[in-house]
Amino acid sequence: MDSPAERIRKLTDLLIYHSEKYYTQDSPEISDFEYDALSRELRALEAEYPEIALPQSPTRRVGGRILEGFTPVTHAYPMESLNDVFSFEELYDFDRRVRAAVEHPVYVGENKIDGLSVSLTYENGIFALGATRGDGVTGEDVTENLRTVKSLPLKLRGDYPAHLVVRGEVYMTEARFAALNARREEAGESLFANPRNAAAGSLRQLDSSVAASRGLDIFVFNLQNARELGFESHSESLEKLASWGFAVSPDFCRCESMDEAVEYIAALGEKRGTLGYGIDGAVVKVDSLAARELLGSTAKAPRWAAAYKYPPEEKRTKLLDIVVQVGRTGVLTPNAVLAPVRLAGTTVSRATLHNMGNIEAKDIRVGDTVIVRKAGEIIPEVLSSDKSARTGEEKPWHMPESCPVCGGRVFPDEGGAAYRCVSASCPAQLARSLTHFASRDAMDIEGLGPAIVSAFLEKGLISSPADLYTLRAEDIAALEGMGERSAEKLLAAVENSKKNPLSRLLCALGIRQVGTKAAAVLAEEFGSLDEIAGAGTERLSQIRDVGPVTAEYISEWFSLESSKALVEKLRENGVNMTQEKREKGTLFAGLTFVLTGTLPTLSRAEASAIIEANGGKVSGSVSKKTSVVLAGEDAGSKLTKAEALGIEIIDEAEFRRRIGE
Ligand code: 0OX
Repeated sequence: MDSPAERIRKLTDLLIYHSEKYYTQDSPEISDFEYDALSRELRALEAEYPEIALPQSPTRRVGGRILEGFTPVTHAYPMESLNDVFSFEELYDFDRRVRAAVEHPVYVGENKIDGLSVSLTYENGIFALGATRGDGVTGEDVTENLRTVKSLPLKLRGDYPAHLVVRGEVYMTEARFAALNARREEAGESLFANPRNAAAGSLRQLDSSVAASRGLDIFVFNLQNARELGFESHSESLEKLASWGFAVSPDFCRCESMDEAVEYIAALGEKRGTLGYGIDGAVVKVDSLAARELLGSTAKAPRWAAAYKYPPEEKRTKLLDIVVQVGRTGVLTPNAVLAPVRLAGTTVSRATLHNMGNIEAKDIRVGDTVIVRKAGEIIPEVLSSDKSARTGEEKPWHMPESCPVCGGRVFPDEGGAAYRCVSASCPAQLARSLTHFASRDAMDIEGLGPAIVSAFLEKGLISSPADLYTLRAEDIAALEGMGERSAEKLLAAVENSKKNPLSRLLCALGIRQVGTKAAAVLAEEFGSLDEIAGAGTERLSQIRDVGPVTAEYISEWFSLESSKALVEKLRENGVNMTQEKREKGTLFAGLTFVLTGTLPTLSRAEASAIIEANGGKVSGSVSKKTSVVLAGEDAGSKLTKAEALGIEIIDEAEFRRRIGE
């Protein structure tokens, strides 16, 4: 029988082997079931003998350590960036510059993975440190989160060197990204704009179990200490990296000339969008490490590499119709209905036209041949229309006068480019506003996502957020996909939300520009919803993080009959509308401030609010009673008078110091 230490080592090695087969080589040798059984056995042993658990254990991939912040890491090898080029011509210019210093350069063509650059350090084959690129000189220690990346080897195999620094790109596959956003939408959470943002957000989680749940991946593309390790070429080092167990940037290609590199880039361009992961270009690098040394680097980037950026793919197709989508805030967005067309890997049949102003300015008509492209990778947009392809049958389009969802009147918004349905009972807005009401940042009612909200609306069970509090278990249980248990769970979450602090309710009401931050400040300042409702624009606009426009929106919202009715119904249903007020500080108790001139960052209202929140008074003129003058740029007679009276004068920096910033 193995000793626990031996068994732990064996299991760790076995799991590392199979995990690499599965995640890096895509050729599993055992079933998920068998893998889980081994993993469970190892976890149990590690729990019993934590002192002999190995640092490379794959059980550590699940995360769980919560950090207070990320520690800065100075990179042993600077993480340079790449010079971008946007045409093949520029690539040939690059080639000429290289050939001026190097005879017959061989290049390596690579995918330019669209993710986040990280550096990985391995000591004696064990993953020891992972850091973000940061500014290239100093990054942040994200070892714990990187440990959760399944395609990152925790222990190397073969004849690896004792000390190894590798550079790679952390990314999220398109499938993972789609599933993550679908989950977030269902939970009423904000969506990530693209896989890159999702990967970045996941890598910077302080709780590594969150990072683990996101299923990040990594490709490596550079051995940072290749020269010290005796390598002569980049391609040779990439092959070695693969043999040590790394997922090396796929499809890298040795090219004997720039012509060959250009061919590689063109072929990759054709495939882009079908790879399952995003690329934001291709990289061409000089293969010989000696030649790289000769070429050197500029302050920003090596002279031996260039990043070719593909132009966004554009396609021509027919604009069949324009339909209007009504958003949660009532904005009407015109969307193009297109003859389906393949674009950057997906079939596109809808695209945004942004707003009426855009349609008019570009003279886009129904029936036009239009040019579409994917903006920011995900959402396709109509760029323009081909006027020369017109037959005379094309029809100019106008924004409907009534809301396509509720039939209410549509008004042009400020500026006139956007149109808005202002009916508070518009179902399009209702579904979205109910989802927002229940979302995590607002009332945080777990389980109440868009699908359930739609089902409630369809069955006529609710017509306002207040109705959530009178739902009956049997009505919920009768919905498709719901049972008694889930109904009870949901009702418990709804019940629980009644006790939420005012800040959550305020955010949940969906008042324009009142998000979590403004809601928190307002709730702390006023202490009750009624106080806020009665405060008036002037008083509201003096609050930090509010300002005159938001103050106007708040006053307007509370003045509407529909809002008053909603607040009353919520109150009747037992929803808490108060919160402890922030205690006034005593820092400035007994002091009278005078403000003069323009402060570098704080507005007069903000500075006054801070003084008052700290127990001080603000006066308009300097007298013997003035304690402190807070002076900014272009201060005039008040400053002169304060000087004459010998009153203390401070600037914003000093003011900030005093309030502890
Ligand atoms: C990528 C990628 C990024 C090496 C020296 C400067 C930049 N995103 O896939 N960077 C590099 O090269 C480094 N190669 C890549 N393939």
